[in-house]
Amino acid sequence: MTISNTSVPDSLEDHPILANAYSAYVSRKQVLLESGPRVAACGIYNAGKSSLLNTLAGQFGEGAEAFKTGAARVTSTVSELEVAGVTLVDMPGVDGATDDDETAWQGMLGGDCYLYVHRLMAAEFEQSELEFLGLLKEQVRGLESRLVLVISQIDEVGDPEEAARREAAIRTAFTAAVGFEPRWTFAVSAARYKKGHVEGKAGLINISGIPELKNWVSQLPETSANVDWRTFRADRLRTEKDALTAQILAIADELDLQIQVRTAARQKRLQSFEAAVAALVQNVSGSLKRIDSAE
Ligand SMILES: Nc1nc2c(ncn2[C@@H]2O[C@H](COP(=O)(O)OP(=O)(O)O)[C@@H](O)[C@H]2O)c(=O)[nH]1
Ligand SMILES: [Mg+2]
Repeated sequence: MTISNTSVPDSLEDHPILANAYSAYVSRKQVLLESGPRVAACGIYNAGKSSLLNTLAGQFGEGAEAFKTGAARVTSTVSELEVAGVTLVDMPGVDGATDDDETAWQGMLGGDCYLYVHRLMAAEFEQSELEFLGLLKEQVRGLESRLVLVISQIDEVGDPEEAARREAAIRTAFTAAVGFEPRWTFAVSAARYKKGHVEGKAGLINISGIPELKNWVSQLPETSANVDWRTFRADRLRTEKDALTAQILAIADELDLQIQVRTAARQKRLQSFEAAVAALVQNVSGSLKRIDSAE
């Protein structure tokens, strides 16, 4: 079966379920080939994911937030927003209810790049974070070339030496969890960035660390030289193609079974018809014999 065009092959026209699955795959393929990168923010509840994404989206004003901040732990929606060719994806916390984790996980696997957000104040990684990072490492191919460590809410630690110590500890724990040193680390404060904008203080914006991260994100659609996310799109496409193939095979098996059942039923009907014909023949020939003998 060729999947180079959008029309459903003739052979599938009589099978609406297959035809739908095929069309869905073809449109997914187009989306994956043509759409810009998806950047997913992940981390535990209250790490500052939504606030961070708002600064990246440039929508952080009172009542104008692109992503809901300070959201209740139970929020399990995955929201996304496209900004200058990059789709920003906000994840529920990785430490929420099991359902949250499932949602977060599905969203994770659909990401091209990941911002792992961890608060500077939280020196230790929680067990749920370690488990999540372990799974990420296991499930996402080429993670090294598309995972960013974002140390957030740096305004909470005033002493620079203390901040540096904490940053180093976070990097060490993160490295141990994923098995490699993060290729990119940004230390940011969404609060400073926001305050800088509201009060017109360029100095605050500059020390917020957000402009550097914004810059990193904004160059993603341009080239794959720095961050190789395009290569892994092919992987995702293959996974989806495998799922379609499995679906088609399952449907084919089902059709096969139906044919067998119908054939068996028809054979049964045929047998009783044959028996009826045989009885009729016997009957008629019996009658003929009687007529013959009577003559
Ligand atoms: N001090 C400080 N607080 C922040 C910063 N970013 C977020 N917060 C606060 O931390 C809480 C959680 O933020 P949120 O973005 O909703 O975190 P999420 O649960 O990871 O999406 C909210 O009360 C935010 O106002 C920051 O840079 N500095
Ligand atoms: Mg949030």
